Amino acid sequence: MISEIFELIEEEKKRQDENIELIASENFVSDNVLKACGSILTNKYSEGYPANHAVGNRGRYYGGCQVVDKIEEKCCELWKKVFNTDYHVNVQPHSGSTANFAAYFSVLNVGDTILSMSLNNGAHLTHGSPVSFSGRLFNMVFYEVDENGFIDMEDVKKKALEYKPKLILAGASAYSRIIHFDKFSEIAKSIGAYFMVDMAHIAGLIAAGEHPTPFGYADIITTTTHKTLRGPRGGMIFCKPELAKKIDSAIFPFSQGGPLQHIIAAKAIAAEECLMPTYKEYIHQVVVNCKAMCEEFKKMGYKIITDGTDNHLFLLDLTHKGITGIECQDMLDEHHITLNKNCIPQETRSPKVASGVRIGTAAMTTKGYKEKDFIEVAHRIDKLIDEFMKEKSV
Ligand code: DSN
Repeated sequence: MISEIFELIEEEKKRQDENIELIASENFVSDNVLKACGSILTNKYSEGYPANHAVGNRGRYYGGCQVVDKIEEKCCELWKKVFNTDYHVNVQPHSGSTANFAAYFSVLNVGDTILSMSLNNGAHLTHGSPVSFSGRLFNMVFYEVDENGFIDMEDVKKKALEYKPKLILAGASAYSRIIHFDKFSEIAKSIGAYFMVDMAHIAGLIAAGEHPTPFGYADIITTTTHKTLRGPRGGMIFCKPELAKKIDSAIFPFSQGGPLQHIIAAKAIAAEECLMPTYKEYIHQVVVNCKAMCEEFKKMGYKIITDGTDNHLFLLDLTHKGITGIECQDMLDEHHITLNKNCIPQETRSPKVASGVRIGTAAMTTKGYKEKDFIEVAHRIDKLIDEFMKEKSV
């Protein structure tokens, strides 16, 4: 049985090596990050926080934590450096979803109102979808995007005044434009709401200065560590120092048990990599590549939500092509191009079918792709869609 699993890991390695990976939320980690993920740190229990951890909540519930204390403290210190911030950071969330769960419960109670973006307009499931804990436990209200797919800040303001949410959330999984954290913050302040940012997708761009920062504006900032930050699969929460104790308690003991110290070590290594000058160059190339590929699709007559991109992803609206999101995803999978179907604003199909696909450039840029490579892939996708449609019509 064990050998079978290793065979399957090899099979997946081959897939990752050979496929063109365009899933906007994926990336390829360094050997050092992998080494830490697979280290003996997985053997250690360390519920609680390092002895010197921020304000309050200090101390572990197990002995033998001297070394992991140092690792977790170092990890926190490095991530604060990456974002050049004096915010408090908690590096224990196992994922972006658990980070969001804890972030909400640090300042909200069941039934409180959250103003957020809806799934169809590009948000994440944990931003209030009825099939997620967020939609079931909180009173969710949603702001809209305008007819071109841009976040409608007038609508954010209007809904904030109308519904008086206790928390306003900005951040997305499939939004290709700059998010104006300063404007969100102003609106939140005007009604006395907490302002939370889920920067999971664009965290790397923020770290490298390719997207405006939420630090200084948001009360709470959540992220994953495995997307543009190119770290291990996991999450983190940053917050203004006055919320440190609430955030820490919302992770442990409220929503999680033992932290994953092997992953925390890998997060620390990813932070060191983000602090290298080559990381800034990498992120810049991700953005340049994304624009180049997006423009090529436009030249070929494709409709792009918001007509372009400012970050590492864009959304192709396939409605006029006749192919659905799921058909496109499955067909490209057969040709070793990996991406995901995605709802588009004013979606008419179910999320399982969807009318668009999301394309991201972070992973293949890690593999060394430049503009010309992404342009070539755009043409390959176009050709495959045409062939698929011809076959479908006979
Ligand atoms: N599921 C991730 C994505 O693909 O965007 C978000 O966590």
